[in-house]
Amino acid sequence: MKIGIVCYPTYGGSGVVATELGKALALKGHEIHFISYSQPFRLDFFSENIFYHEVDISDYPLFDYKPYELALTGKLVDVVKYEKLDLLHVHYAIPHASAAYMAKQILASEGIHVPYITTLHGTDITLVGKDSSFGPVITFSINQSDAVTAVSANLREDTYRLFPVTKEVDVVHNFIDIKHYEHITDPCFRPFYALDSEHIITHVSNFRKVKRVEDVVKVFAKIRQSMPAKLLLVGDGPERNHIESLCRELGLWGDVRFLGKLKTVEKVLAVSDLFLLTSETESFGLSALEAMASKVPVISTNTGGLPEVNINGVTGFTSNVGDIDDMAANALKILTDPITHSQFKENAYNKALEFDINNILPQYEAIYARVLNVEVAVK
Ligand code: GMT
Repeated sequence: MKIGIVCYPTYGGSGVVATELGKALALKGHEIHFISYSQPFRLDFFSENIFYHEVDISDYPLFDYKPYELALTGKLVDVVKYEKLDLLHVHYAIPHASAAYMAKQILASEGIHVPYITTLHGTDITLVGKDSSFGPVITFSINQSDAVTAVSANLREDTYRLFPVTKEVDVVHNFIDIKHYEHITDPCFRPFYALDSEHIITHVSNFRKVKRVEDVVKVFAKIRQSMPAKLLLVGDGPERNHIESLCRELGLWGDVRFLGKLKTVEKVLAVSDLFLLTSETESFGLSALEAMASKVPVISTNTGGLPEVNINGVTGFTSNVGDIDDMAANALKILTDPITHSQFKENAYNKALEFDINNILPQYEAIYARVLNVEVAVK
């Protein structure tokens, strides 16, 4: 199939999922055309089946705001027409689904039929989508999609709860390529961050308020009172300065390392003993799954789709949002007993196997086949 994938290129789960999906589809022989306003950060892979089309949003003195949606629509029309795409798969409802709808109508007026699949990733529904001014557009462009997927059962429920969506929403969970996380350990890497006697605790996010990175630091402070440990913070974003100040205030500066927007998160996870994800809301929690694929147990909140990934008492523990004492106590339950720790590590890995790309990719291919009304050969 010839598939157009639209995504945000930034450091965030939806862009990662879209890019990894495209890369895996290309390996299976599909022709993949990424369409984005800059090169997705995980698109670092050469394949004869991968093409990249940049949406050019030029400055024009009349506009205070650049018309991204129109530029994207124009690009979609162009790429579908000239690359003869079979379908569009747009990640994130705003404004990708509405741009796809408009492109579909323009192409229909020229006798070209292109179906579009919308994948909901969470913040498009739970945060941005809650802004009532977006409601009608989101609802319409979801209902008009030829297929809609959500990355967790919880997000599917939220979509129906928050919007008058009538279209069937399929749940297709996020995924990882388990092979990517195996045999990563670099023995030279761990001593760079911690002594043998110290545990390494890791958090990965885009440092937006919704991630409550402040809680990560507070949970770490409590763990640090009971045992020697280091905190590795991967990613960057609007809360970074505030978090740096908090670490200084709490006297943790020497025990916390800010590693920035690393591309090779798996290398840090490979030397980590525990992963913290304290989000206010999380439709899935791809970073938790990446940790589990690296055999790292997860201490997380119990919000959104997280309990579908991190199983309380099995792969880690889940607590109410903001319950720092509970999260710290759970972390210590795992870290203070090597037998418990190694059991949780195995459990985390085994759960991650369920979300391996080999189990998830055929679900997307089946949806593509359904909208195109064709049979798909599952390899
Ligand atoms: O969480 C973010 O800030 C980024 C956001 C995105 O759109 O990239 O992540 C959302 O999509 C990810 C991939 O499906 C999910 O794993 C995240 O849970 C979800 N974030 C939220 O719901 C807050």
